[in-house]
Amino acid sequence: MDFYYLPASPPCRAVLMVAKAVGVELNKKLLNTLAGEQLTPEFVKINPQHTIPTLVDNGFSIWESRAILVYLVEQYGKDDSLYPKDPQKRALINQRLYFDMGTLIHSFADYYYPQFLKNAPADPAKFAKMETAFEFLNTFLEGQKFVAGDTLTVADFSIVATVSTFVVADFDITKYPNVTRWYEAVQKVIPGWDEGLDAMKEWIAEKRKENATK
Ligand SMILES: N[C@@H](CCC(=O)N[C@@H](CS)C(=O)NCC(=O)O)C(=O)O
Repeated sequence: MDFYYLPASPPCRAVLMVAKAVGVELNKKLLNTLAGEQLTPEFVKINPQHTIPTLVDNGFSIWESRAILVYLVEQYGKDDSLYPKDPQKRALINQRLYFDMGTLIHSFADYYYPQFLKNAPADPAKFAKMETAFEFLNTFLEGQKFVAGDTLTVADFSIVATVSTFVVADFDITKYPNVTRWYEAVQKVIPGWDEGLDAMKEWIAEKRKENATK
C-alpha cells in the first residue's frame, strides 16, 4: 500500500498510528507539500484534491485522513473494536471525527497558520475559538475514558494527533482537566502516538524564529 505523507502533518500522523494498530505495512512515500510536491500531474492523477495523507491500496486511492482511518480498520482490522459496527457507537465516533475536522483542528489552522506562514498577528477572536473547542472536548470527556466512550476508537487516534499538535504549539491544555487526563492516558495505549511530532515542533520553532527576525 502506497502512503503519501509528510511526517509532521497531523492527519498523516493519525493514519500512521492506526496503520500500526491494525498491523498494516505502509510503503511510505514522502511528499513535501511545503515545497509544492503535491502539485505534480502524477500526484494530481492519484488525488485531484492534492492533499496528504493519501493511501493507494492496490489501485484504490483514498484521501481525507478520517476516511482512511475508517477504511484501514474496516478492511484490515482483526475486529471492529476501533470502529464498532453498532450504529449508535459508530455515530458517536463519527461525531467526534467531524468535530475534530470541522471544529478542533480547524480552530488550530485558523489561529496558528496565518501566524506561521504569513507572519500575521495573533487574533484573540480566533484564540477564543480554540478555547471553546477545548471546552467542548473537555465536556465530551466528562466521566469517560476515551473520546467516544469507554473504549479506544479511531476518534482517539485522530484527536490525539490534533491535540499533540496544539501542545507542541504551546497551547496550554492544563486548563482542561478531562482533556489532560485523557491525553496522558491515551499515550499509553496508542503506540507511536508521538511519531513525527518532533518534526512539527521543529517546523513551528523555525517559523517563529524566521518571523521574529522579519
Ligand atoms: N482534512 C484533510 C486535510 C489534509 C490537508 O490539508 N493536508 C495538507 C498537509 S497537512 C496538504 O496536503 N496540503 C497541500 C494542499 O492542500 O495542496 C485530512 O484530514 O486529510
